[in-house]
Amino acid sequence: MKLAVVGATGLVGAEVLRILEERNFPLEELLLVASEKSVGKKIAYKGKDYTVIGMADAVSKKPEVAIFSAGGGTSLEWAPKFAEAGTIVVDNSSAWRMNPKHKLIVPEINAHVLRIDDRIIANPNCSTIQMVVALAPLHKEYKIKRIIVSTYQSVTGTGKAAVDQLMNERKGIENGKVYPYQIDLNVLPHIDVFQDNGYTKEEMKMVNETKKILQDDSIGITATTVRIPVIGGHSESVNVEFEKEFDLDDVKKLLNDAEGVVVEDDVDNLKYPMPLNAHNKDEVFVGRLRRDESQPKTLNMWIVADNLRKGAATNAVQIAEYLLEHSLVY
Ligand code: 11C
Repeated sequence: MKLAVVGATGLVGAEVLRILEERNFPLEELLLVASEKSVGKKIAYKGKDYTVIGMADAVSKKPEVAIFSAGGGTSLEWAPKFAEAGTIVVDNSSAWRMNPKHKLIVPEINAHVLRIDDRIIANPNCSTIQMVVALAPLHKEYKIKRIIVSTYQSVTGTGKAAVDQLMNERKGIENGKVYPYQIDLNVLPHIDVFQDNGYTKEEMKMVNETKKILQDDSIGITATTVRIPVIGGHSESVNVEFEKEFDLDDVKKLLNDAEGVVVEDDVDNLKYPMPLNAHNKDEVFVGRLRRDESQPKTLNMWIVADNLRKGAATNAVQIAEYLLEHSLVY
């Protein structure tokens, strides 16, 4: 594949390159693309230095696929230009996700809906991806009625400047803030901007994207998204009510058999998912599986994944792999 990595200098772009290398992605040509201020920089891939090129230059080289991790504004401006030139864009931003003309894809769940004429494909938000990977097999079996989710999200979701803020605060260095408050030794019930309804954009992404991916607008979803001083991944406490009764052992079996899911649920041996262990892994880890004793047909679960990998880069690379394997690239 002739592939462009757009936003190659960012945290997600760097992760995309690591994943392509790890998975030995079949590359005929690799274009590393970023904004004008990074043009000319060198980035290593498989031991070879590549020079970063600009957006217009990359469009003119007509890559077959471009994985975009460059923010919504860049995507809105440039994804259509790439698509016009014949490139399939796999976009990590929120720009196209809820646009009914574009598909929102988590390969384990709904890659089968992709068609040859899909030119801009949206990658969901990280906190949505890990939740739906774990919930989709249960939805199929028991039909979800309502989800109550609270998240505990890594600073890597905000980007490199947020990691720097946390590390600087840890060292006692005052050097600019990305968050409105200190993040070290703190918890911020605030991710992305507040909306008129009192929820944040991140919370509404979880609501709207989940319904679109599971193709079910009848599911009730309410979310509280929270930033914590952690680096390895996002964690989620999920309370899910089903239409049908379930057996806890069957739930564990369904999750064990689900693609991309690892069950870590052995409290006798203090085994449960943690971001420290999920870091640098591609799977979604699920544990603390237990009945909600206050309500029938309701399950509590704890879901953890590396937000830069399955929550962003891995999911995008998996979409590119799917396009190749199913001859959707021309
Ligand atoms: C966070 N979920 O952790 C965000 C980052 O819509 O792709 C990803 C934002 C997005 O802050």
